[in-house]
Amino acid sequence: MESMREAADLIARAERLVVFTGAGMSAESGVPTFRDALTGLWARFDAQTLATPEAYDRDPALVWGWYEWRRELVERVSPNAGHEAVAALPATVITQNVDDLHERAGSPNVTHLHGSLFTPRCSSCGEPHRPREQAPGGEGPRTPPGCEHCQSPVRPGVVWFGEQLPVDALEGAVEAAAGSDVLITVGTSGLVYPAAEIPQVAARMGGTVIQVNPDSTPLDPFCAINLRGAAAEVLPHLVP
Ligand code: BV8
Ligand code: ZN
Repeated sequence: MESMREAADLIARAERLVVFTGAGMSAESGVPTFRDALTGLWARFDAQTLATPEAYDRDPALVWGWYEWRRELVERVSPNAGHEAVAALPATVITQNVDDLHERAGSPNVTHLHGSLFTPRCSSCGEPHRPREQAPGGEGPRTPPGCEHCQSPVRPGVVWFGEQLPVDALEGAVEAAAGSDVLITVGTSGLVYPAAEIPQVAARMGGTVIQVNPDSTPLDPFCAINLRGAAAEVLPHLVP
């Protein structure tokens, strides 16, 4: 409990606070993390192979169906006490997550390093796609809609493995981390780059990094305090 009090005190005194989150942030809302075995139909696939341009080129309906299933799942769940605690902190929020739970909890200007389930775009002209109202389609492949401008298939607005992160988002995140005096990293395995660099940049530039995760991660050595616990349980104790 000592480290919890110490962390809460550091956060209360922080002047440039950053919160960096991964899939574990949304786990208690019922959103499966990236490492979780995928449920149902998707159990046959490995997220890492589905989340690639090659998978979409090979089978656009399978990949589009997976993302639509994930978007509909996120629409059915709610932000958890961890998202609410983050929204109550005067922090810059940087997330690897593609859900909108930080925004729905009230965090303004969330930086999405890996895009969002809610910004589909044309796979060739890049035009944003405005999804038409449709009944939830359940699991399974779905033919992606055609772009209104060039009829090419629409793709999810996420960053796939092998794709570059949005330059502004990444540069903004590195700058915020480098300038932070306290960075809280929550619910990330710290395995995917360049996002996993963010807490490391904060530590290298003299910031104090606090980790909230039930498990140890490769980020442990960069963290001044490791709070072993779930986001929705620990984060409310860190809000002044
Ligand atoms: C890039 C969006 C280069 C999609 C995601 C070979 C070829 C190409 C690239 C590479 C390569 N080898 C390595 C790379 C780089 C690659 C990479 O890092 N691979 C890893 C696997 C080694 N990175 C990339 O490809 C990136 N792009 O490098 O481009 C380039 C350069 C120039 C020109 C062209 C290209 C792009 C990476 C982005 C991939 N997209 N998401 C989608 O969502 O479908 S990544 C995806 O996995 C998530 O967004 C997340 O970022 C990432 C990791 O997931 P986490 O969020 O950490 O979640 P995870 O499930 O892993 O862990 C959950 C954690 O929560 C656990 O620690 C658990 O203990 C904890 N937890 C559980 N419950 C709770 C909890 N914590 C708190 N509370 C709880 N209740
Ligand atoms: Zn188009």
